[in-house]
Amino acid sequence: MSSSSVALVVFALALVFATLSHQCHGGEVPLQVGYYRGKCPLADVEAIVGGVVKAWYKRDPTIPAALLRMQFHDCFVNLFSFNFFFLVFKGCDASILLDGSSSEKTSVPNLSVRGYEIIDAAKSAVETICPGEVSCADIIVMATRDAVALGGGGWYIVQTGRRDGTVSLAKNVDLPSPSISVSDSIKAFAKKGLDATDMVYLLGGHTVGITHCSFILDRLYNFQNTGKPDPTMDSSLLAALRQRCPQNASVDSSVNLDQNPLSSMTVDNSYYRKIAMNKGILKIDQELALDPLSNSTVSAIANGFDFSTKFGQAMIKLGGVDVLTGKQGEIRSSCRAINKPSK
Ligand code: HEM
Ligand SMILES: *[C@@H]1O[C@H](CO)[C@@H](O)[C@H](O)[C@H]1NC(C)=O
Ligand SMILES: *[C@@H]1O[C@H](CO)[C@@H](O)[C@H](O)[C@H]1NC(C)=O
Ligand SMILES: CC(=O)N[C@H]1CO[C@H](CO)[C@@H](O)[C@@H]1O
Repeated sequence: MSSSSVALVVFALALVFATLSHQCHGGEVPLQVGYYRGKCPLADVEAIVGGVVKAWYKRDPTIPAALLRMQFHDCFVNLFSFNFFFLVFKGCDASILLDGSSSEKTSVPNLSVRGYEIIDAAKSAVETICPGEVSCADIIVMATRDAVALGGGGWYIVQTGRRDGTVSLAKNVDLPSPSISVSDSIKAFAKKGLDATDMVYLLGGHTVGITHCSFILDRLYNFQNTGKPDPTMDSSLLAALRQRCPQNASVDSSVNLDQNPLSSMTVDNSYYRKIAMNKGILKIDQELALDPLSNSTVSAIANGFDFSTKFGQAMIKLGGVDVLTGKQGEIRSSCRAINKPSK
């Protein structure tokens, strides 16, 4: 056989393995509510994590934004990466937390992911009482839930039992660009088993937090190389953002993703009301309110009362994306490093 046909056979075999491992993946050992009950007889793991998040939130009310973005990034890495002959499926596995030159942390889209210190603090709090039992992947999901509730969103019941991944490579990061179209975004979410409605609710994460000007300069000055701003942007918002984000500034300032100053740090439906008024910040935010694929969901959420519940349900679904369970992965002793080098 020629070397190219050998490569082809190897690739085909890898795909077969991938399909097989995907089929049983997570299937044998599902996540469950209250996985840690009884695992740490003297400790209420969820309450310990909740206490740590609450203490940090008192000092820093931007923590819901930091953790929401962290959970999204952790769960949304590439569906699979090529690891020798086997494809390793990855999702909510805490690989975003790993230190190291080529880990996900250093890849471009993650430059501004924050919140690692809170996860470290929660991990050391649970390790003291219940060593070696609680995964970093579960801590991200529990801590994000607590932060969302503290930030004014609803409390939702999370599933646990995740294990931590043992591979982290910068090339695994496959995040959508802020200029992605609604239809491409729907496809990207569908690859993770999340439907269009889930996507619209999850983008509600942009009801808190900030973007850097660099992600929106094109909309303000040279939209799609027209030399003009994005015509869909509200004109008073455009004027304000041009003040905030000058064209050739030497600093990359920040802009609130939710343009309601009274709720820019509150997890509520205000993001949807603002994008419905053409006050979306990222291009994808504005497109969500305009595209016929998502506009009816957006106006229903903007005018509805059940955002918190539905957002929680979507976060639970996000937390189930390609998890490691049972004997897969490991329980890291430090969230920043895998326990032993992977083969
Ligand atoms: C198509 C999907 C998405 C795109 C293209 C996108 C893009 C972005 C971009 C460009 C930023 C600004 C980053 C910066 O300037 O540092 C951002 C921030 C943020 N994103 Fe998203 N995002 C998406 C989905 C999500 C989802 C599903 C969530 C959570 C459920 C989320 C939560 C956040 C939060 C909370 C921030 C603010 C972070 C902070 O203040 O530190 N995003 N996003
Ligand atoms: C900003 O830089 C561009 C070229 O990068 C230049 O054409 C433009 O005149 C500058 N604008 C201002 C306001 O300095
Ligand atoms: C959504 O967009 C379509 C096409 O532009 C429009 O006909 C429809 O009225 C919009 N729906 C809502 C709820 O805004
Ligand atoms: C290059 C760069 O800015 N990397 C940052 C990525 O995120 C981590 C965690 O916040 C920072 O410590 C790095 O400086």
